[in-house]
Amino acid sequence: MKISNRLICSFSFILLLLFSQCQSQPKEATTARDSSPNIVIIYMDDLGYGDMSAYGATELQTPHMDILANGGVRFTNGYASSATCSPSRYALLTGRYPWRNENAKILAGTAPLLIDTAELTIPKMLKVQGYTTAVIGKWHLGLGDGNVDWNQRVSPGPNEVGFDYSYIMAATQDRVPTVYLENGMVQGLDPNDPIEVDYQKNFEGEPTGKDNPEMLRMKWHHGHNNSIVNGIPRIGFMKGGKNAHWVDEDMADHFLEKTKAFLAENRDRPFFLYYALQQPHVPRTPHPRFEGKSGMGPRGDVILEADWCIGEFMKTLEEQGLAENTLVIFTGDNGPVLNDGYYDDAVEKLGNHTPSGPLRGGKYSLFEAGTRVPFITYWKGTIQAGTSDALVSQIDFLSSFSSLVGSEEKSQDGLNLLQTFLGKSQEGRENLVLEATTRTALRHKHWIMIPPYQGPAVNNQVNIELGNDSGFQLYDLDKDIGQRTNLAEEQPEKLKELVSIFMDIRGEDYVNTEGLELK
Ligand code: NG6
Ligand code: CA
Repeated sequence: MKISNRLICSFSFILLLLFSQCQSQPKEATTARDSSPNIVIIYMDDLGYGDMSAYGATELQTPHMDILANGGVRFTNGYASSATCSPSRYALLTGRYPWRNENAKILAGTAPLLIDTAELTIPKMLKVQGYTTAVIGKWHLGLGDGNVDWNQRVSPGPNEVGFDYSYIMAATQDRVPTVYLENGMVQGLDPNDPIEVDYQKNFEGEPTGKDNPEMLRMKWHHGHNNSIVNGIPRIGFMKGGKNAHWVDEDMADHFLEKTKAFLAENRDRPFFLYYALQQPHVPRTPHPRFEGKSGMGPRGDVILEADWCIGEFMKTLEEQGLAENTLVIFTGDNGPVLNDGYYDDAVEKLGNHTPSGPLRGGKYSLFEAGTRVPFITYWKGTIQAGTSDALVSQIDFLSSFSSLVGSEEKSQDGLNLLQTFLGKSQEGRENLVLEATTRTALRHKHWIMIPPYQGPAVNNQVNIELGNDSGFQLYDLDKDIGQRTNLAEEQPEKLKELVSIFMDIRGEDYVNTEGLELK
């Protein structure tokens, strides 16, 4: 009796203690802050499916990217929409296939804004839900209306399609203008040295890569022979703005610092950050800290540099106490390329490394390596580590994030794959249209159908197979991930099925770019 009395007594005491603890819990435990996790997209530029050790690279170690891959969901069938940059970025932010927008091609540095300011975007959708939104890094989605004065605020741009804050390079590292813009203003610009940019003709008296090879510290192989900035010949002509020129070797550190400042400033409110790194796109200019570190030349070195940046970024998330409340996506805009226009030893020093992994093709290609990219979702304490073979695309982010934050918005072509991204479901898409420089193909389950295209089989400048053939191509990726055996003739029924699905998605009156009707 005595014992049980004591038991009841201590039991009630524990209950009371628990109750009082519950009472004293701060209300924040269930506030909007918790239902609005931060979302970060870390976006690489030209990183191949085989360029990370977590995706099978043995000649190159990417420990910080691997932490995300091994601690989150590592997707093996994750796709960028396209095999080049601007279309993929367009699709990422809008959830819309880029072939619906005829201007979604690789853009010049003077191209107008590709996203209509009335279009739905991830940052716009999140802003309505109370998020602070930012893009830091490579933009390459056009700026202004086609007639930009770089000495005034440049608009419309990222700030007009949903980003509260933008700190960007306008196009690519190999394109002018070679300056940073913060919320539309060129940084460090001296009003007495205005900037002028032109993609058609040079400014009188200005040296070019073509005419002044003696001024170059990096030689051009194809293209890239216009204005010279920091001894590197670029695409496009530019004059003035000397104080504002970026330092190529500092670019990675510079963008990283901006992301750190953004995290520090926004740690107390829900945010969306699109962190778009410039590596390993050309020109590859590792900071001296990383020079020679990969033994693979600058391409390998800048991958190590990017890996370090991601480590620092994740460390900052942790230090700011944000790691448990942040969904981090890691992926890239298109597949790998070695020689993309400069002599930089990417080919010569490659050794046994295979940037495409087991896949065929690369950047610009309709074969798998063009669009299938490293694709990881990571969320400390929420996502369980694992691998997923589900078919997923970056066009699915908008609708999936929408579901995560309780918005009703859906994009035109994206699916809500939130449970798959969170590692709770293995369900993916059935169909996905892949794009490479305006040509399109269909992935249906584990099948790929590429319609006939008359273009060259190989782009000899970059030495990449493009996926063109005068007949239909059909591959079974389950059995033939390297796309070596064309089953189009052997499996006419399957081919027909895929062509019909493809036509349904692309529209009945679709005729491919070679004028071939597919019906
Ligand atoms: C190509 C460039 C290439 C790269 C690419 C864009 C030439 C000959 N080649 O036109 O170097 O800049 O555009 O790459 O100029 S992307 O990753 O931004 O799509
Ligand atoms: Ca790219």
